[in-house]
Amino acid sequence: MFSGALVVIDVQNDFCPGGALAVAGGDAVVPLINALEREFEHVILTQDWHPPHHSSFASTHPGKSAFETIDKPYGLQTLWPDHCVQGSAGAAFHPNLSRTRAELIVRKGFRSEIDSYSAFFENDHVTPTGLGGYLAERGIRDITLVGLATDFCVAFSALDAGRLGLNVTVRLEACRAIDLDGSLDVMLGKMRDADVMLV
Ligand code: VGL
Ligand code: ZN
Repeated sequence: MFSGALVVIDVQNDFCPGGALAVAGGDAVVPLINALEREFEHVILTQDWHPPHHSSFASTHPGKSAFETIDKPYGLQTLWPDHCVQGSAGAAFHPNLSRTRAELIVRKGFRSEIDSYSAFFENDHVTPTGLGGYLAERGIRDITLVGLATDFCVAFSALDAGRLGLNVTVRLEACRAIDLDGSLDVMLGKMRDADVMLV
């Protein structure tokens, strides 16, 4: 048994094959994650949870297409197909993902004007989700990240967790990437530079 927390990032239908923002092989991580959940004292799940017409959706910006970027007050924002709309089937967890031992489900991206890749801070890097406080209050210092997508929500979460002083491991075999214009290599490099343990 590992004494830390397994943090399962966004294993939702829209990020799995057939979903609105499908990650290649996204569903393949489910059995691996279910097995890992049994090995951790604490299990936490995150759920991307956008209102309709969220500012990260290309469809909200006339003339813009998915995977283009726009300038937001907090920096560049990639535009995505509509995905993980609150209450939709696409926003639901993959049906086979084990939720039994989850102590906490963190929803993120629910403010219209700001996206939130990280499980700890929204994309302005200052608005907290509450997860950092939860872990601190419970005395949890070690986290292992798995899920979707390696180069966006997993990597942003890992980098923020490192900044908060947590010991961070990413289990890459239980992650899958979007890999937009080389984003996977870029984010793997950033995680290595930040002393995230990649295994
Ligand atoms: C994600 C893009 C948009 C993710 C979420 O879970 O990696 N990526 N929303
Ligand atoms: Zn999203």
